[in-house]
Amino acid sequence: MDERLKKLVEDSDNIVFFGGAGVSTESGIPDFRSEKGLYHAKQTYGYPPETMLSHTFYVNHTEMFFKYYKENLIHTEAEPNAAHRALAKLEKAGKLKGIVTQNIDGLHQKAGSQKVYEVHGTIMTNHCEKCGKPYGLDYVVDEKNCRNGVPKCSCGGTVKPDVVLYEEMLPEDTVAKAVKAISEADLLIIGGTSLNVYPAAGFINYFHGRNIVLINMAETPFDSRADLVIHEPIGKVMNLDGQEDIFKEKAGR
Ligand code: CNA
Repeated sequence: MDERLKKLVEDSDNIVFFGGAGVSTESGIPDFRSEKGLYHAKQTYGYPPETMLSHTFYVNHTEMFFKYYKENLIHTEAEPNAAHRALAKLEKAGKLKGIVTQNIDGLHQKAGSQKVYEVHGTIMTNHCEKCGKPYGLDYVVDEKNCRNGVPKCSCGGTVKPDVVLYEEMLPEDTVAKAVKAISEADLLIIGGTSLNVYPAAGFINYFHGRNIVLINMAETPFDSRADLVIHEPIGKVMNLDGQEDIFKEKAGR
């Protein structure tokens, strides 16, 4: 872990992490705004990602929506990287009180994190729009449960991912918990997010603690407000692999 970050982590026992797609690029999942991100990729469908991932598009072009969604947002083979693992370790050590993520990939939980507030939902759970029956990710990606790529419930309804599409409301309860965690934290680590997507990016304004650390490859509109800004890969900056007991002593206080 970066020494400057480590010092701040040592001095805190109420850390909250606020992150985005950049946290998962080192796991092989493209983000939106990096050079290799989905915005810059050849737009095979003729629409930008924001349009394809909107509620209107989902309703009017359901088949194309699912094709794009499955090709670009579902990465069943992806594994947590060093940043996910470090955050899980900090939670275990009693230092980190929550992860507020805009990601929908479920990699924080896969790394062992428990307090994860997914403000944009998750690909892991899905519901029938007609009868409400819940389904896992496996069901949605299995083409035998789909008609023209659209996952269908046993009742005939369409199975919709529990992902917040553009134009849709954020999950109220999760947002309330996320904002509460941020407002109570004394160290806020922001990472892997361009801070361009609202209202989520605005949640960091609820922070009234001591220090803000910002770890992001590209500059963000928030850089000037952070106490420590690191423009390097987050997996490298946060890496705690092989350092099991690093914060144990303090956690035991
Ligand atoms: P974004 O706008 O694509 O920004 C990502 C930021 O991360 C960029 O500023 C990059 O410079 C930075 N970045 C990329 N890789 C790294 C790295 N290894 N280390 C440090 N920084 C890095 O993504 P945001 O999350 O800010 O935008 C919010 C959208 C993207 C949310 O609605 C997400 O649901 C959506 N999204 C999520 C995923 C996912 O779940 N993994 C993937 C793609 C998009």
